[in-house]
Amino acid sequence: MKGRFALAGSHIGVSIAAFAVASFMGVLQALSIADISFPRRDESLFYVSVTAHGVLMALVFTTYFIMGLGYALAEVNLGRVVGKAAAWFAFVMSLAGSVMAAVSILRGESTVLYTFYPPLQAKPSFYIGATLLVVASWIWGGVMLASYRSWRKENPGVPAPLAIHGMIATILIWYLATAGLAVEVVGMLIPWSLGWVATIDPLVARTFFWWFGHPLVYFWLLPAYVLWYTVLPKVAGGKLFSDSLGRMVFILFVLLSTPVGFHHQFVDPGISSGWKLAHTVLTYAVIYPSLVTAFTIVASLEVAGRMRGGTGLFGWIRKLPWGDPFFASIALAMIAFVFGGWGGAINAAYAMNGMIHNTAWIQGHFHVTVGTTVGLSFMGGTYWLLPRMTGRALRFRALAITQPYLWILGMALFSTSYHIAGIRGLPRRVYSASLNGEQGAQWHTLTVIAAVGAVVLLVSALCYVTVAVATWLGGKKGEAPAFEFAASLRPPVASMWDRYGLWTVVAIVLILLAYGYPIVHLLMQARYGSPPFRPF
Ligand code: HEM
Ligand SMILES: [Cu+2]
Repeated sequence: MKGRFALAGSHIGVSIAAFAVASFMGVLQALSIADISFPRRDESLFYVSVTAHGVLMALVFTTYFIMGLGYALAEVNLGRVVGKAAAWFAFVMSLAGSVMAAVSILRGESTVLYTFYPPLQAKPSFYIGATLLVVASWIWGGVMLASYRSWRKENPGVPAPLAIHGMIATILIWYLATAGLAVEVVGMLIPWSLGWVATIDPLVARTFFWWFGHPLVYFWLLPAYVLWYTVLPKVAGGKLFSDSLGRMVFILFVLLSTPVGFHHQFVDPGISSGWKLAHTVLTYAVIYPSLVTAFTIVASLEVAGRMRGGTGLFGWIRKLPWGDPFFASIALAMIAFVFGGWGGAINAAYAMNGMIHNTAWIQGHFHVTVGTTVGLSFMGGTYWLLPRMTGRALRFRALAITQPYLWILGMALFSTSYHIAGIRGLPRRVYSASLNGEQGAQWHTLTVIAAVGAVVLLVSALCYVTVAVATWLGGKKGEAPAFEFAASLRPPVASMWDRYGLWTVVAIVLILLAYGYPIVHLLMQARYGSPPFRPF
C-alpha cells in the first residue's frame, strides 16, 4: 500500500475481513432456517450468528468501507487528508470498539440482534464497543470536513468535486442520524446494562433507534451513489449526464433521510396514526432523489453506449463494458435497486406494511438493498480502488468478473424465495421454518431454494475475498492506473446546493418538526419500564 493510501487501505482491509467472516455465518443461518442440519447447529448459536452477521455486515463491513473510500477520495480529489494523527487514533479506537462488541457477541453474552431492541439486554461491552465505533466515525467525519475546509480556503468560489460533495452529504446525514442513536445508547442502554437503572422503556428506545436506523440506510447508500455518479460514467467510457442533478440529489438526502423513521414503527402503539402518516409522506418524498439518480445514471450510461458506437433504442446497452468487474458490479447493483426500491415502497406504505412487517420478506428486501445495491457497489469499488491504491494489477480477473454475476444469481434465489415466504406468513429471524405442520411444509421448499441461493452467494463472496487478498499481496506491480472521474456534459457551476451550513439547518428544522411533538407527547404519557430479558 502506497504511503498516502495507508489510511484508506487499512479501513478497507478491515471491511473485507468482516465481510469474509460474516458471509460464512450467513450461509449457516440460511441452512438452519431451511432446517438442514449441520454439526453444532442449535437455537442459541443461530441467534449468536444472526447478531454477529448483522453487526459485521451492516455496521462493520459498510462503515469501514465508507471511511476508507472517504479518505481515498479526499487524497485524490482534495490532495490531502488533514489531521492524519486524529484519523489513525480513530482507526485504533474503532478497532478496539469493534473487537469489544464482537467478543461480547461471540461469547454469547450479547445476543440482541443487530437492532439491539430492548428489553433484550446485552453486556455493557457490546454497547460501549459500538459507541467507540460510532465516536471514531465522528472523528472520521471531522477529519474529512477539515480536509474539505483546508481545500476550500485555497479554492474559493469553486464547487467541491462531486465525489466530495457526496461524501460531505454522507457525513452530515451521519451526524444527524447518530444524534438519535447517542440518546438511545448513552442515555438509556448503557446505564441500564450497567445496572444503574432497573428498567427501560422499549418504545422510547425504539423511537430513538429508528431516528438513526433509516438514515443509516442512506449512510450506506450515498457512498455507493458517489461511485455511480463520479466513477461509473468514466469507466463506461462516457460522461455524467448532469452534475447539477447529482448535487441536488445528495442535498435532498440530507434533508429527507431522517424525518421518516416511523415507517419502521407502524405497528407500535403510542405513536398516533397522524404522525405515522406524516412520516409515510416524507418517506415517499425521499424516494424522489433515488428516482432522479436512476434517471441520471441510466442517461449517463446511454451517453457512454452511444459514444462507443451503440445505436437504436437499446443497442447502446450491448456496447457497455459488461466484462469489466467494476462496471458489472455497479450495473447489477443498480438493477437490484429497481427491485429493492419497489419492495421499499411497499414496506413504507402505511397499510401494506401490515402484510410484510417482521416477516421473511424483510430479510429478502434488505439483502437486495444493503446486501446487493450497496454491498455489490462496494465490492465493485474495491476492484477499482485496489489497483489504484496499491499499484498492483487485479489478480484472478476471471474470478472478479464472474463474481458480480454469481452474486446476482444467488441473490435472486435467496431474496425472491424469502419475499414469497414472507407474504405467506413466515416470520423473520426464525431458527427453523419447518415448525408447524402444513404451513411449515409450504415455507420449507422456499427456504431450501433460499439456502441454495446462500451457497451461491458464499461462492461469490469467496471469489471477491480471494481477488482482493491476492491483488493486495501478490498482484503484479507496475504503474498504478490513474484515479479518473467522469466529466459532466456541462461543467459544474456553483449553486445553492453547495451551501452545506444552510441545508444542515433546514434538515435540523425538519427533524424537529417530525420528531419534536411525537417524542414530547410520548414522554408526557405515563411510562412503564421493562426489566431486562436474556433468552439465551
Ligand atoms: C454471503 C452472503 C449472505 C448470506 C448468505 C446472508 C444470509 C443471511 C440470513 C440467512 C440472515 C438471517 C435472516 C433472518 O433470519 O431474519 C441474514 C441476516 C442479515 N443479513 Fe445477511 N447474508 C449475506 C450477506 C449480507 C450482506 C452483504 C449484508 C449487508 C451488507 C447482510 C446484512 C444482514 C443483516 C443486517 C441481517 C439481519 C440480522 C438481524 O435480523 O438482526 N447480509 N443474512
Ligand atoms: Cu426505513
